[in-house]
Amino acid sequence: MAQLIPDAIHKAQQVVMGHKGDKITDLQREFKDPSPKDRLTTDYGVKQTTADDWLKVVSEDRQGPMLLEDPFGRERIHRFDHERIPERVVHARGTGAFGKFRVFESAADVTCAPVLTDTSRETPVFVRFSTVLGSRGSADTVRDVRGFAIKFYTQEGNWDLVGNDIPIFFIQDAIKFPDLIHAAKPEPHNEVPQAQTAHNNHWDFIFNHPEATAMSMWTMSDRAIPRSFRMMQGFGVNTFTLLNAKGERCFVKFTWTPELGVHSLVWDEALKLAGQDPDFHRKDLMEAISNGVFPKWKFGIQTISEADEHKFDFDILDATKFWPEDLIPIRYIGELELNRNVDEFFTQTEQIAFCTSHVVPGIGFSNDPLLQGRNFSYHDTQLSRLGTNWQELPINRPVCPVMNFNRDGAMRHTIHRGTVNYWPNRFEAVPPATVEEGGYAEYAEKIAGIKARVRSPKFKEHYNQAQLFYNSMAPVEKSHMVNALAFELDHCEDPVVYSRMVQRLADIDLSLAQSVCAMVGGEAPKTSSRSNHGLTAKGLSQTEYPGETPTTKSRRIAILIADGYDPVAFSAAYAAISAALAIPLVIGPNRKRVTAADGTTSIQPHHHLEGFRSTMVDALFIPGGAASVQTLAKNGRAMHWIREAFGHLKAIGATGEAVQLVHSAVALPEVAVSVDGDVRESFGVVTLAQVRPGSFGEAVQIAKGTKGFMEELFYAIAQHRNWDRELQGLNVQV
Ligand code: HDD
Repeated sequence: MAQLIPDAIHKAQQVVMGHKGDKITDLQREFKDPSPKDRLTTDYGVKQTTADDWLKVVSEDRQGPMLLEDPFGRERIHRFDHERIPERVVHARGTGAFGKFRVFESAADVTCAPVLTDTSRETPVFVRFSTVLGSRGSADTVRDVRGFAIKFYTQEGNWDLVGNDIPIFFIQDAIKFPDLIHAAKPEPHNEVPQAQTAHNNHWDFIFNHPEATAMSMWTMSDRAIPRSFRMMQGFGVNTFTLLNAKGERCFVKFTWTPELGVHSLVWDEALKLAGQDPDFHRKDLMEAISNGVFPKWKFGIQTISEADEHKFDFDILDATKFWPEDLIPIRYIGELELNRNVDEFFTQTEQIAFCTSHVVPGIGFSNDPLLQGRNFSYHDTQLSRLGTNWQELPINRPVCPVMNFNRDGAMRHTIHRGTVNYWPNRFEAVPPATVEEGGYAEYAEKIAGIKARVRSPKFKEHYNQAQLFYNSMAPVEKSHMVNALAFELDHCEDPVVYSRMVQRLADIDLSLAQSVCAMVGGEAPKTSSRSNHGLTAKGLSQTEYPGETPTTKSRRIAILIADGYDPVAFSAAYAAISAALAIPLVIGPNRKRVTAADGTTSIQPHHHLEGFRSTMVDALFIPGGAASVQTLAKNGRAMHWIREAFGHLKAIGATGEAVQLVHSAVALPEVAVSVDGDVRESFGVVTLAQVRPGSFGEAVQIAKGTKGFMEELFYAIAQHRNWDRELQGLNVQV
């Protein structure tokens, strides 16, 4: 019997529209929570009496053969055998969360996309952060670019903005991507090294691609070892276009800037964390969200009108170039918040699939040759990673109606009713939308040219921005870059590779090349083929992003104690840390209850000194108490905690007898002048010899020189790291 197509459409739409654009409600249709009434079944629904024993032949005294006939046993093994899917060919290691996006200022002057113009709208999003090179089980804190991919579930369809934490890329043309990734991934003969660029092939590739010079400056900077996904900027990297209601087009770049500021680990810490807590970033994101400290980013756009496309000395379609803020200011118009952890990692974080080609009306592409290639690659890779109907997976399906005549293929879920599956048809079912109905309008771009495998001449300059980046770094950032390059090139055994790279560095800055050469060997460059132009630019150094306000929110603060600790200082600090939404972690010599000096108060430590390490926290606090301090002083690991935290430039607070303990662990110069004579601070080490209520403070306000010990300590923590220690060479005790 013929079924009227429009009815079918209506019913299908009702199913998808039922949740009014809320992605979590949409996903809840698939959620399965075990209930007390549930009993174990096979995948085909038949209840089973045991999951522990395969069906077999047994006799009284003997275990007989297993029977292949057991369908339940077979099903369990079959299912297990096929649990793995191919990991992402790049960005395999990552983690994600749900959240929301809204614009607080309409961008209607440049785009007609409601997601960027409607200030009353909240768009659900899923964000996946990742490293690029490591395999799925690799460590979080390796030196690498971080992926920052956002799926906006808009009412006009999914918009995927698949960016990184670095605003530029290694290559200009997508055709080079396989070479780039082959050279950076583990080498082919032995699959070594894992998750790092510190090897011959990567640096050989970089030398052979001068266009990669600028990006390798960024990857050798602290941007490549973020403290947290929550403390990274994000960039769309490619040049996209926006189309407004008047049909005018402009070029655009997208930026995310975190509320908490841009902060990094120090290299030694990152290396240690890779072994001590390989899931450090993953856990950090989950911890913040579960504690209600939702990470937030401001969303900004940089736009260039069609008329101004050729006004710059670089090509604005070249993905190896950023758009300097001094020339093209960032206009912050929106905010992203992540507020919900995933329910299941595989079905959500692993199965989410992004495509740069997925844009909504009002947002379009440019002729950026990297972007155009990406637009092919992402859908293609999802086919081999997930299969044909990957868009139907709950995490990938849009929250708006989906209706078309795409049909069949493996694992098809949607059941289309009706008698026709083509257009045009006699029922006029599923007609294309008009622009007024929200149909995607292509910009009528006039194109004329010669077909050729070339790049435009403006794509050929590769060093100006590499110099701009290096010159804009603060002194500590520059020295970190020298050390990073020295580390990486030290892992290149081939002298051709490291000596050529040292020569290349001279094209950026002669003294940079000489400093690296002094460490790694090779012939020291005496001159460079081009001199450093000496210019700097706004927005490149991390020191420009301390955070919107000084805060200790979500920072982990370890409290080191042993039996006999001072309960007054301990409780006051614990309360202040918790009130500030920071995380107090009590660390004892072991995980037995620790008793205070008053003999009655006691506390159960969260961890012990061997199980947890200073690398996993942002700051230390050690309360006094003679017996506690004596125990810690005799414990080599406790002393290592203090020295290591000091070496990693972290804030350290100590009261009472612990002041002397800290001073015996780290050599500090003359203690700086105190606020009121009691509280002392030197290079981020804050001490209070005599605990009195007036001088302890409550850290209600985070500012320097305000009131008491907690204020000073929190101020030091809010600075993220005490770079002065490094500048003075005090941090050598790591
Ligand atoms: Fe890519 C994944 C970011 C260039 C091909 N890319 C991927 C992811 C991110 C980026 C964040 C992980 C997405 C996720 O979490 O699932 N990629 C970038 C950026 C680039 C870039 C910022 C430069 C502007 N990528 C790029 C090129 C190509 C690809 C030039 C190929 C021509 N990228 C892929 C891919 C991946 C991918 C093979 C692997 C897994 C996936 O897509 O879903 O298609």
